[in-house]
Amino acid sequence: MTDLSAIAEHLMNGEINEVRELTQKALDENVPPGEILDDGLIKGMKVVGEKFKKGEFFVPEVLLAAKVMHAGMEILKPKLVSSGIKPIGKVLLGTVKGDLHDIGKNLVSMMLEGAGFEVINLGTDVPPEGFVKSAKEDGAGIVAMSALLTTTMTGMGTTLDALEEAGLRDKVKIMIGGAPVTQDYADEIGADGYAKDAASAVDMAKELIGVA
Ligand code: B1M
Repeated sequence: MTDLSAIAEHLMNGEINEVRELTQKALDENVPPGEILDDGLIKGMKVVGEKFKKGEFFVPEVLLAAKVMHAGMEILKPKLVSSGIKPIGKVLLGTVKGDLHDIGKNLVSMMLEGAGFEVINLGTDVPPEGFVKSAKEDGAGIVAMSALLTTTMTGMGTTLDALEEAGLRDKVKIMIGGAPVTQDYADEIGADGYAKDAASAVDMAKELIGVA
C-alpha cells in the first residue's frame, strides 16, 4: 500500500518523478483520489507554505514544489472529476491593469490550487471590466487582485468600485496582495482581505469563505 505521506515528502523535496510514480501507484491500488490529494499533495504543499512563511523555503523551492503538485494533479484530475470531488471554492485571480508582474500572482494561484481551490487565472494587465465580466460569468466566490507597482495598485480600488457598480459587491469577497499593498490600503479601499504572501493568501481565502 502506497504511503501517502511519502508523496507529501517527495513533493516538498521537488521530486517530480517520485510524485508521479507514487500518485499513479496509489490510484492503481484503488486509494480514493480525494485521499491522495488531501493526504499526499495538499499535505506536502501545506508544509511548503508553512516553511515559506517562516523563511525556511524561498521562491524557487515553492515554484518547484508547485510544479510537482501540478504533475501529480494531472494524474489525479480525471479521477477527481469522475469521482465528483468538488473544489473548496472558486477564486478569480489577476494582476491589475497596467501591471505585467505575474510571478507572485502565479505563486498565489499555485498555492490556492494546492489547497483545493479552483482558480480562474485571468493573467496580467486585467482592467476592472475584465474582473467584472469574469465575476459575472464564472460565479467565483472570491475576486483576488495582485499589483507590484505603486502606480497600478490604485487599480484595485477602481476594480472594487466597478464591481460595486455592476451590483456584484455583495456576491463576492475581495482579496488583495502584492509587494506595495498593505492592510491599511485594503482597509482604505474596503477590500475584505489582504495577504502578504502566497501561503497567507491561502489562509485568507479560506477565512473569507468560512473554511477552517
Ligand atoms: Co518590475 N518592478 N518593473 N519587473 N520587478 C519591481 C516590482 C520593482 C520593486 C523593482 C525596483 O524598482 N526595485 C519596481 C516597482 C517600484 C514601485 O512601484 N514601487 C518595478 C518596476 C519599476 C518595473 C517597471 C516599471 C520597470 C521599467 O520598465 N521601468 C516595469 C513595469 C512593467 C509593467 O508591469 N507594466 C517592470 C517590469 C518587470 C519585468 C517585466 C522585467 C519583470 C516581471 C516579470 C514577470 O512578473 N513575469 C519584473 C520583475 C521580475 C521585478 C522584481 C525584480 C521581482 C518581482 C517578483 O517577481 N518578485 C521586482 C523587484 C523585487 O521585488 N525585488 C520589480 C518575486 C515574487 C514571488 O514576489 O511578486 O512580491 P511578489 O509576490 C509575493 C507577494 O507580494 C504576495 O505573494 C507573493 C509570494 O509571496 N502576493 C500576493 C503577490 N500578489 C498577491 C496577491 C494576493 C496575496 C499575496 O492576493 C490576491
